[in-house]
Amino acid sequence: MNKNSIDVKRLKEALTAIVGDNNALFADSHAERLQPYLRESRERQVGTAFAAVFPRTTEEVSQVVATCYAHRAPIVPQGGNTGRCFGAQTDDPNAVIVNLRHLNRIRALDADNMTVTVEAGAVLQDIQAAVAAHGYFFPLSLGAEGSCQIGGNLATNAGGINVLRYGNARELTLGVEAVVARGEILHALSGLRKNNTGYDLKNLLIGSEGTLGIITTVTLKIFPPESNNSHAFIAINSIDDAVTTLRRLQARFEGRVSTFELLPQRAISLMHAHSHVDCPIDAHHPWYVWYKVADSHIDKPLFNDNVAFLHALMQEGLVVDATVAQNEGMKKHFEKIRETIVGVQQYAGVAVKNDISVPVSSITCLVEQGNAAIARICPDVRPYPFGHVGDGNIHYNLMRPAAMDDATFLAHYKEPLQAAILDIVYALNGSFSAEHGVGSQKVTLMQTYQDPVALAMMRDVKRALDPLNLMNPHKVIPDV
Ligand code: 2HG
Ligand code: ZN
Repeated sequence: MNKNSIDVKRLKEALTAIVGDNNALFADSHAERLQPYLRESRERQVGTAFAAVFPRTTEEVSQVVATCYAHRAPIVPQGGNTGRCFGAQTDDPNAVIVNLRHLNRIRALDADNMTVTVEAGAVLQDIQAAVAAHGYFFPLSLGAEGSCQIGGNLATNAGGINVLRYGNARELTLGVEAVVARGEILHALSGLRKNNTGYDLKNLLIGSEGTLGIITTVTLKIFPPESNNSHAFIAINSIDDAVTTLRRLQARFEGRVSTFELLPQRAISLMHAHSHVDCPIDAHHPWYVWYKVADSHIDKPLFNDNVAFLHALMQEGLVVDATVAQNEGMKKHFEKIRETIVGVQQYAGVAVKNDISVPVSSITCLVEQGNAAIARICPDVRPYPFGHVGDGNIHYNLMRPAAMDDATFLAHYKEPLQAAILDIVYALNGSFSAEHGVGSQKVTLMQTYQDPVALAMMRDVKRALDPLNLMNPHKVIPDV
């Protein structure tokens, strides 16, 4: 059956019968209301789809998928729509967007097992709050947490600011329930920490970006709260000094370092120019780091140890300026700086974005070689490397030269700049997508940089589990 053979009337009737009139938007009858579900949050371009449906239960998701399978209609799962690689958008006029926002219940918190079970459409911040209300901590944390949903977090194996101590979404997940290509429900909602019974299908679904199934419910690990914590905002002279500081911090605080984020001078000056957020120390240093050390035991405050630690590093000259948060307001301020430097990037014009990772030991080399290579290609390009240095994950964004227009920069420099950075990343055994996923935006990079045997195995898996290529087609795996 080809695209033109979709029976519009029957598919509309079938989908409406499953989710109800109020939970289905069709391109021909609700064009305006459908729009928000067709666009990625930061982009103005609008995609196309046959419909967006909003199922309320796993059973409804299952029926929607079975119906789409019967009608050969492609399925695009969608969470909070905060992804950065166009994984939840489509240009296919026959596609059905399955938006999970009504599946948002926190189903159960098991204090003895240290787990929480939540539906895929639950907003990350709501999960954090619900877990905190029971006296526990759920550590997944990222800029979009007020609107991103846990199903999308798992589908993209989201990272964020606490990966250093707690791992990515994958490490935080014990079980998933999912609807797979023909509409069957995979019951793998286990809360087990040990379960060696064959292939780990949960981990196949995590990071698959909806190409193998739709995650509907998840069981996550929870932790004791970080009641004893200390945040610092420090200035350093080089990335190498940041890496040395990290190593010293890890040695001193043994596994209690949960956040270690790098900020370049350019970020601080853009923040000053375009926001009301201030730098808490002298704003003219080449690099800054916001870090957090944390523990659940409150007998010995980490604040004092952190002050002593930084005092020693300043005497050595490794850290050139520093402030340690003395209250919750200061901690919020440091967090706000990190959040603000993401948003203000837009004021410098368009950028070539690189969400890359290398071993922590290669970060200095990456940025040194990277800056030299990009300057040869586009002399006034403005590098804006920031982010999760503790995980080896740098957002190595390259802003257009101040005097160049966006269109010229993208047309002439995007590809050569990206290739120059990624060739260095791969020479250093890194990855072209550390935490944002692949979506449709980076699918061609899979062909260039993914190991050919790995890519062939991924294609085999995709073909076996989704033989009609209906689950989020044209995402992640090229040429299925
Ligand atoms: C972050 O770490 C996000 O804040 C955004 O991953 C990265 O703007 C970016 O490139
Ligand atoms: Zn990030």
